[in-house]
Amino acid sequence: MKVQRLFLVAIFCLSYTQLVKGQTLPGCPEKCGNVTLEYPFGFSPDCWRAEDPSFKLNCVNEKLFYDGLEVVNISHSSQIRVLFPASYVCYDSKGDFANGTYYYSDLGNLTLSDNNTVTAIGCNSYAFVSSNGTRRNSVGCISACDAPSVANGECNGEGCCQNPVPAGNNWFIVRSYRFDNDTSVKPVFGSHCIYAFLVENGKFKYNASKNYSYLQNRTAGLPVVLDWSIKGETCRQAGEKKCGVNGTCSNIASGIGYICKCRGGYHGNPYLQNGCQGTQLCFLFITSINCFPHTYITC
Ligand SMILES: *[C@@H]1O[C@H](CO)[C@@H](O)[C@H](O)[C@H]1NC(C)=O
Ligand SMILES: *[C@@H]1O[C@H](CO)[C@@H](O)[C@H](O)[C@H]1NC(C)=O
Ligand SMILES: *[C@@H]1O[C@H](CO)[C@@H](O)[C@H](O)[C@H]1NC(C)=O
Ligand SMILES: *[C@@H]1O[C@H](CO)[C@@H](O)[C@H](O)[C@H]1NC(C)=O
Ligand SMILES: *[C@@H]1O[C@H](CO)[C@@H](O)[C@H](O)[C@H]1NC(C)=O
Ligand SMILES: *[C@@H]1O[C@H](CO)[C@@H](O)[C@H](O)[C@H]1NC(C)=O
Ligand SMILES: *[C@@H]1O[C@H](CO)[C@@H](O)[C@H](O)[C@H]1NC(C)=O
Ligand SMILES: *[C@@H]1O[C@H](CO)[C@@H](O)[C@H](O)[C@H]1NC(C)=O
Ligand SMILES: *[C@@H]1O[C@H](CO)[C@@H](O)[C@H](O)[C@H]1NC(C)=O
Ligand SMILES: *[C@@H]1O[C@H](CO)[C@@H](O)[C@H](O)[C@H]1NC(C)=O
Ligand SMILES: CC(=O)N[C@H]1CO[C@H](CO)[C@@H](O)[C@@H]1O
Repeated sequence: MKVQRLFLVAIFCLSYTQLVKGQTLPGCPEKCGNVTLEYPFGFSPDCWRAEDPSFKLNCVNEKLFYDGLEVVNISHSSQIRVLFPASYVCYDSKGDFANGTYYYSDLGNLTLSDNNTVTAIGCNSYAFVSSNGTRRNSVGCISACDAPSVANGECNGEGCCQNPVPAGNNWFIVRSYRFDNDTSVKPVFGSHCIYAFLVENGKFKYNASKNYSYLQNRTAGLPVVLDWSIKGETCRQAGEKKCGVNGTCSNIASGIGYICKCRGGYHGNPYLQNGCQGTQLCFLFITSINCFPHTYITC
């Protein structure tokens, strides 16, 4: 009987990411409430990057704060998501100023990312984000209408308007306004109020029938994405101590600073010495199979 011997050679590559543990320095808390900490951020002593107080957070009643802003997410790809309150102005039934507030923010070494919009709700009103920090610019939008069309759920200038906000600002003010001496600000959403706020792209769904008076509550924040980086040094200046093993360094586009990323195939926190984990495991199987003619094994 003729026996054919065939070798099957197979290489199985398993790309796996082990459950990446320890995104913080050893011995440091990994969570505050539901938010997972990532070094260089931290809230316990010696747990944040000592050179830059921007990375010092506060954990109060299971909520994480950056300089008074609630932090809901930290990503090691150099972004952080915080909650900002809305600015608003309310008028009485005669159209005179009743109350209102606006906010400004000094983000220190953090800056607005390009994932946010400035949004206004209300009729015959406009909103501005004005910056005089690392960048100087003003961005706004106008909403002109007699009353918001209830059928209209789009934020397109009729009761609601939205525009992208450029990245890179660290000091800015957000305000809502009505057209000069226009006492015709219509009762909108149950009150004579106009609102202005920053919000992450896609995170605010306008609904003309909704009551937006909850935005007057300063604890009712809207998500905003900020960029962070290691400031004050370039990759070259930082030298050895920059990114962890299997991490790569790149300089930021504006200003002096750098960010770290894990090399392809690695995952985790590139700012920790051994933060980039995971690898490709390849198994080489060599099997010999005896093939007999007329058997059910087809080779
Ligand atoms: C954590 O998440 C759970 C489930 O979403 C929620 O019920 C709880 O209130 C959250 N805790 C905090 C402190 O935000
Ligand atoms: C934080 O981001 C991660 C990944 O994008 C997501 O799974 C998680 O739900 C987010 N947490 C909060 C509180 O937004
Ligand atoms: C502001 O004034 C409006 C209109 O008079 C009123 O409905 C609203 O409750 C006031 N808000 C606050 C926080 O006082
Ligand atoms: C920004 O970062 C630099 C370099 O790390 C640090 O010296 C400075 O204090 C930081 N500024 C603020 C406002 O946190
Ligand atoms: C912000 O936008 C960039 C580019 O579109 C994207 O890679 C990044 O994931 C976005 N960040 C968030 C928090 O959505
Ligand atoms: C921006 O302007 C405000 C108010 O005019 C001022 O308090 C703040 O220091 C300015 N910021 C910068 C970075 O110039
Ligand atoms: C707004 O009203 C005030 C007081 O009635 C008046 O003095 C002013 O000229 C008006 N401004 C405009 C732009 O109409
Ligand atoms: C909107 O909500 C506020 C606060 O809950 C309430 O005082 C007001 O009457 C509501 N307006 C309408 C039209 O329901
Ligand atoms: C808009 O808001 C109203 C009142 O809160 C609600 O009844 C309606 O279902 C909402 N529509 C959408 C599309 O969310
Ligand atoms: C503001 O919101 C907080 C939490 O969401 C709530 O406990 C508080 O009662 C609200 N305040 C007002 C005036 O609605
Ligand atoms: C792809 C890559 O650079 N892998 C490196 C990760 O770090 C270890 C330890 O330094 C190296 O042996 C690998 O070559």
